[in-house]
Amino acid sequence: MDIVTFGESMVVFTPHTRGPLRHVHTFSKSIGGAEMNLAIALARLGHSTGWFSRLGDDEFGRFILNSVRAEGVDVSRVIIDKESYTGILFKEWYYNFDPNVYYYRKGSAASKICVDDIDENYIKNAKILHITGITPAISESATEAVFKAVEIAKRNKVMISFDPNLRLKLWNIEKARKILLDVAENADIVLPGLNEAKLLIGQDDHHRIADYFLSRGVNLVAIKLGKEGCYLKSKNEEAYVAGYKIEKIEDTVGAGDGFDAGLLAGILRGLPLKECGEIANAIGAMAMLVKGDVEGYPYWEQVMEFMGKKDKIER
Ligand code: KDG
Repeated sequence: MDIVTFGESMVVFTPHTRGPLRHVHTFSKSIGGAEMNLAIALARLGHSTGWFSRLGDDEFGRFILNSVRAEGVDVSRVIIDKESYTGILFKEWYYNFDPNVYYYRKGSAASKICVDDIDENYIKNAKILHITGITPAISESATEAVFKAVEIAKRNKVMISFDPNLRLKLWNIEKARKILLDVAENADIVLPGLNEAKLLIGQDDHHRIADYFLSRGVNLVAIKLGKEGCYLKSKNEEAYVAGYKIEKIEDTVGAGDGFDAGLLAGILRGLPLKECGEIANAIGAMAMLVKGDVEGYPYWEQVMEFMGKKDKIER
């Protein structure tokens, strides 16, 4: 397996109209969850990926499982939890540029993820273990599972990539800071957004942010700079990569996971650092062109066309 990841996926309800949810009458149903998003994005790019979680023994759990399996992601380690339900997320298009999100996930099946769900063999046979900061935020048992997975990966020399994905609706900044920085310091690749890095380490200068993590043993820091693109720094190299201009953003949710997937795909293919950043920016941008977390993620050929690296046959 190229990448293994785990964490909560939810059924996502997206309104068909703008405004407060009490006035919305119709929604589309889709799937979302940062780690699953990344696994799907990488599968579309041609990589072997495995994702696991706990899902409720309910129609939404079946919907998620079938959808992820259909993308070619290995779901053999997913657990159907008969005692709990699948979490729900509502988006709301109102006064913000980004959608508002409302979670119905406390006590969900995924929040019961625990150390017993972490299969050493599954992790040790992967090239990369990807962790996000959402998983330790959902429960104490999920936090313990994250640290167990990190310990297995380190012991078996599996590369660890980590996106802090700070979600202050799930926990407070003090607790988040303590745990997320601990995970980050054990990671090989750290993929923060500029704003979340500011909240976590009190720095808003991307050079300082990169140096903070590099001086703590991280090998590559990829900082998302929004529409400006990204800044990448490793021990020997650095690169600024300009972002793509998009005419109309449909949905920002899932763009960061798409960025991570692009960067990791570049690394798995052994591409130069700057090119990894270009692919990451392109997939982050493509994700925002379409409503839904995963709907906009491209196949490899599509991202090459978007980047102008491959001709598109139009007629
Ligand atoms: O990164 C996108 C995620 O935020 C979205 O898929 C929902 O996993 C999610 C969460 O917990 O916010």
